[in-house]
Amino acid sequence: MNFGNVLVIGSPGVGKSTLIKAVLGSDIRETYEGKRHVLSVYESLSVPFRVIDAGDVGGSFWAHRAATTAVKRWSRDNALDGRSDNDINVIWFCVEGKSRKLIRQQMTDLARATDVWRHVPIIVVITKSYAELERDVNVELVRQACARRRRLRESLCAVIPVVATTYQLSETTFVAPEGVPQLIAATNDAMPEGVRAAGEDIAAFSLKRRRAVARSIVAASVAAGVTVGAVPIPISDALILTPIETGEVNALATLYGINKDSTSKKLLSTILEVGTVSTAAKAAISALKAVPGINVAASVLNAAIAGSIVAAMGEGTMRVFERIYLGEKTLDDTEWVKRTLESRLSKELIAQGTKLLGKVGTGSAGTSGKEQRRAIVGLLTSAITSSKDAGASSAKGDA
Ligand SMILES: Nc1nc2c(ncn2[C@@H]2O[C@H](COP(=O)(O)OP(=O)(O)O)[C@@H](O)[C@H]2O)c(=O)[nH]1
Ligand SMILES: [Mg+2]
Repeated sequence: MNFGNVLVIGSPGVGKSTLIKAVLGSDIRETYEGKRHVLSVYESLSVPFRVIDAGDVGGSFWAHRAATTAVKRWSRDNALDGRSDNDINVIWFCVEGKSRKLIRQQMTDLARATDVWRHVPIIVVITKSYAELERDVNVELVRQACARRRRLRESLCAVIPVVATTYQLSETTFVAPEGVPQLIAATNDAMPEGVRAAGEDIAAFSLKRRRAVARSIVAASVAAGVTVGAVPIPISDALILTPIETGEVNALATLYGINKDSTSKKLLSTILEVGTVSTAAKAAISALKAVPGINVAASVLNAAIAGSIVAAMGEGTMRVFERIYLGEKTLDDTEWVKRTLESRLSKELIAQGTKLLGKVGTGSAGTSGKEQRRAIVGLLTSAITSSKDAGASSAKGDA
């Protein structure tokens, strides 16, 4: 199969490498040595396009020239090797969302930098779009900047704000990744027909990427839960975790395209009820508190319990949303959602939590509370990343 080629450009530090990793999901990579410039060419089996990080295009004049020449040389060498997929088909223009006043300048630089690929479609990626409220304004700024230049006006296909990896605002708050699935879809749409992937292939790929992003959302939430849980007030119920679970569930909902209409709202509140005030949540907490033979400080015990609940809620919600996303279940299947989550919060959670407490208990001699909390997050997070893929196979039996 022929691959399309995406050229990524943007000033150093805007987040190109981070973005590419988030899109391709792995580190499969080769480098191409130009005469004066090294290109990084990324491929992954599961995405139908290759991504080329040209480094300094848009930097100083000479660096820019060397990079452009290297990209052209790469195309030519591929052609000489008999490969037909050697053209640049789409350009990702990366501009940084954090510094709004710089957006205009970045657009000017990039327009100049891409002059040699005059008719290639462009997708502007607004990297580091951490501030949700600024996203629309930034998109508008980029569109205005493009409207003023013919070259950009004619080639612009999409403007996509992206948070490539979780951005931590404090120990307990973070901005979840956003925009990567949209970028993949827009890129595929912009590809010429010969290299464009079929809709279902792109959907399967997006599902994989969504899973990876979902896990990172759950991991960040678990870390927040462990921090909150360690605060020395006794947790009698899971209410203390409400803000974290709300953030977790909302971020997952956005990721799986579950909107904010009334049916979805009802679904989300059902989920949160299970995680906070349900008998299942309360029973899980008492069971874990009563695990015999655990020798850890109360704050560590609470932290582990809080982390376990946030992890279980995240995993359960992932399973639920994925099946809705796949069309196997519908948004108004609240009874099924409730049962799925409650079962996740009961036996499975207690078994996992008991195991976790055992590990924390044995490894805790002489370590500080902070180290213990970090160990808890590590154990819970690795359980999430190694857990088999959520979805139909693991969710069977609760339908
Ligand atoms: N948390 C977070 N950090 C980011 C994101 N994008 C870029 N960064 C950070 O910004 C810095 C520069 O990113 P990098 O990908 O190396 O930029 P490049 O020079 O354009 O390849 C690194 O420290 C990244 O971790 C993002 O979406 N989220
Ligand atoms: Mg880089």
